[in-house]
Amino acid sequence: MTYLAKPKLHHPTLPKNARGFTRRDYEGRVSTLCAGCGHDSISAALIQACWELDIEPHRVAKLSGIGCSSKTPDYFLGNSHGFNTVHGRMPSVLTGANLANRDLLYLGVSGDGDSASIGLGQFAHAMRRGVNMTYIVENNGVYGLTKGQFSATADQGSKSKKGVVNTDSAIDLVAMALQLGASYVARSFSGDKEQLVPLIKGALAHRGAALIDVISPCVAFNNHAGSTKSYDYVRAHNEAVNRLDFIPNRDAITAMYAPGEVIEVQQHDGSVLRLRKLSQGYDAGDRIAAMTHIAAFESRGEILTGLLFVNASAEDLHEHLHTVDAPLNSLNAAELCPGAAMLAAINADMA
Ligand SMILES: Cc1ncc(C[n+]2csc(CCOP(=O)(O)OP(=O)(O)O)c2C)c(N)n1
Ligand code: SF4
Ligand SMILES: [Mg+2]
Repeated sequence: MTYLAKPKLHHPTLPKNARGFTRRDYEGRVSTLCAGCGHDSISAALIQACWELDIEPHRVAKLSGIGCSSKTPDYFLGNSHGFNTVHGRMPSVLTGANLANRDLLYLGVSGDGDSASIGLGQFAHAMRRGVNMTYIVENNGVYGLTKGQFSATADQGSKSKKGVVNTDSAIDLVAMALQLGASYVARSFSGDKEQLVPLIKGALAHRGAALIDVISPCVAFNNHAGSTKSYDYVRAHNEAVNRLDFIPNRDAITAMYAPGEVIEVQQHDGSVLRLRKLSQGYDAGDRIAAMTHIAAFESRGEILTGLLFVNASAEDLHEHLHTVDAPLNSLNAAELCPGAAMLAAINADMA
């Protein structure tokens, strides 16, 4: 029924957030994805997170590449800015937009093909530059849109729908993001909204490069026995290291926990990430330990989920480049161009 437009009227009793918006105000068009596709659950989690954070939709810029996953920004935040780029090129367009206007919240939505295959170079540079963004990879291990070829995140030894075994080693975007210097790195599962919504909220409040790799089963091409990205496999092999409570800076911290069970991390904007430890000895503040832990679980075929690493005091690209506080697109010609005398002085300095 995707030809039907969503009704514009809201029931008057729908709950509203502090900005006076209902959840419906954060929706987009009716999804055209296959019924049961994990990507639709991620869209629902994004809607929930933005509604709960009282984000004004016009303050968000959604950018994506090409793929079923990259189509999803059409299905949420219909009142936000959107840019559907060329396949694998979302990170560079997002970086440019972020440099021009630092005042928006940047949401990059991509697929495993879009980010780990054709867009791997772009992914790497956005992470190492610390672009202030929430980058979500909707990871199903296949190119869903082009009918199910293995992507670069498909595990070695996993089987296609027709029984072909993948002989290539998998690229783990979480491990790469950690190695490249991303400052908020998480993995989740589209079927675990309780875990995913607070992870998205924490990422949106984070200043720096935030990656959430979300295992998101493709029901059409990668949901069979032998796949390591199917609903059944992920449910059976999912090991959460922590549970995240996200507390916006306006909310008082009230709940009581036993000492040692909870770690609180305060972010730049004053919000608090409260990490309830589930895995003994797991330290989300230790980049090297996180990499070792993830690799150890991966070698046993287990999928580690939760907030895997956070550096709440990281600097973002604007701090690296010492840009002015005002968005560059708000500066006039005189402010942007220092003039001929300054150019002559710079040239003389280089002589
Ligand atoms: C330059 C270019 N090469 C190849 C394609 C064909 N193509 C479209 S989507 C896609 C893969 C999408 O896979 P992924 O990013 O994992 O998204 P999914 O559909 O699985 O969500 C490919 C190869 C294209 N559109 N453009
Ligand atoms: S082909 Fe796969 S990824 Fe694409 S919409 Fe269908 S289930 Fe989702
Ligand atoms: Mg894919």
